[in-house]
Amino acid sequence: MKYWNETYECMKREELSRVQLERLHSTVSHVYKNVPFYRGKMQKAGVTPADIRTLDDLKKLPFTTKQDLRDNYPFGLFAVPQSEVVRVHASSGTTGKPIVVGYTHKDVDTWSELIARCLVAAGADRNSVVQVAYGYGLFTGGLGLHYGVERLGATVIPMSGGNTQKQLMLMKDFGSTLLACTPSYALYLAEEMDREGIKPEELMLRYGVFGAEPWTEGMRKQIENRLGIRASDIYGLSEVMGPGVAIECEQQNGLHVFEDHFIPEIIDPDTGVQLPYGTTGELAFTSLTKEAFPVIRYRTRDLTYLDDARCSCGRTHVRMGRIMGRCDDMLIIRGVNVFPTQVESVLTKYSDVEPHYLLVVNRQGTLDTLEVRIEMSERLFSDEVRKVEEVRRRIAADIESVLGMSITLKLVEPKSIERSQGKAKRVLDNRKLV
Ligand code: DLL
Repeated sequence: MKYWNETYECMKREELSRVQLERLHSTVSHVYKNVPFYRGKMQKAGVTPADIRTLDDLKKLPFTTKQDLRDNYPFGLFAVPQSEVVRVHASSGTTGKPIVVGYTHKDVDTWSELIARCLVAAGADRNSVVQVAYGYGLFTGGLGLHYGVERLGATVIPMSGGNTQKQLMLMKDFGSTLLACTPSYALYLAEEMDREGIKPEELMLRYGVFGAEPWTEGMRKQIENRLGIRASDIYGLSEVMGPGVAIECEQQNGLHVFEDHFIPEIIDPDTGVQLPYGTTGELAFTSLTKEAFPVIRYRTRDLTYLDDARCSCGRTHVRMGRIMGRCDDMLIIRGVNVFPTQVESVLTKYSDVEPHYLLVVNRQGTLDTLEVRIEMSERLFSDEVRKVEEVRRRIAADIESVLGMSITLKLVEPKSIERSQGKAKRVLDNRKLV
């Protein structure tokens, strides 16, 4: 099985643009008519739905931000009466109230279709046994994947997150062929397999769809080798739908954004100006088919670029690069911008350390300092102090040259950094506490 929906996934660009324009027009009319917030913003900007005549006219529409969603908590941006909303989800905010999103029957249907497309792109078919280890509940990961597996006609094992021993037992006993969870949890599962002496050959696992947090090529290699699978990157966010906004194909060279349902843009995070293909900036999305919770130029805070080069997989939808981080995850230390993924890209090159790490930022007087903690491999841990120091110095120098600033590197004991069963926590910024 190569595609789930060849008609749309491989549609000629001209035709795709026609579909997009028609859908954009109806989405803009829908929110103008039914959501006072969007109508007010458009009136203020002096645009009406009639002004959207080409795809380029998208630029005339105001952006929507996370703050706008917060201000309208919980249901203020819903575009249909409550009686048509069949499901709500909420995003896991670290502070305050969550962002609440809603779905009609048709929205859930579209979502299932897009997840089915993702699963097929990642290697699945009707015979697959998919273990969903994303959390079920308000988080979109679990239920989002779940409905897509059923749409595909494969078998879903609704494990949810956590309960690692049972995950492994069922993976073995039920013959799971595809694992869906965060990349950090996939790695933790691999580690536990090692500990229990389970070899990848004893499992039926062949594929994985991993996302919900930034990860690197180095991390992909480790997961692929340790689990003996092909690992695909899946992207999405609650505000726009949930998982399944974009997926990697077998080329593993960027994620196809389902452009018949979403228009992606890259903008300058400071000025909001649209940037050309290939330039890194903030990703924004406009939904084209959503009924309950449409979004217009929603600023994701995620940083990446778009690539419109033809892909040899046959899909015609543009690809987005891996997410390098979020504007708000970016640490500014002594004026230097630092992303956790930069550290990850270095440490995954070394077999003496494990890809478990934490960035700790402290303020000493007026000076900010960055301490990077990385776990040693068991082998290095039992090695001589001299050898450990030599490895430490080498990795520290490598990280310093990638970040362009000095750091303190601490190699810590194996398994001492907290493991996550959902999204990993990579940063401890003590400056905020001062
Ligand atoms: O994380 C939806 C999801 C579930 C995606 C399962 C993939 C798999 P939220 O909790 O709203 O939704 O968080 C969305 O997570 O803005 C990104 O910052 C980050 N994110 C999601 N996928 C990726 C990815 C889900 N593949 C936020 N790579 C987004 C990097 C990702 N970051």
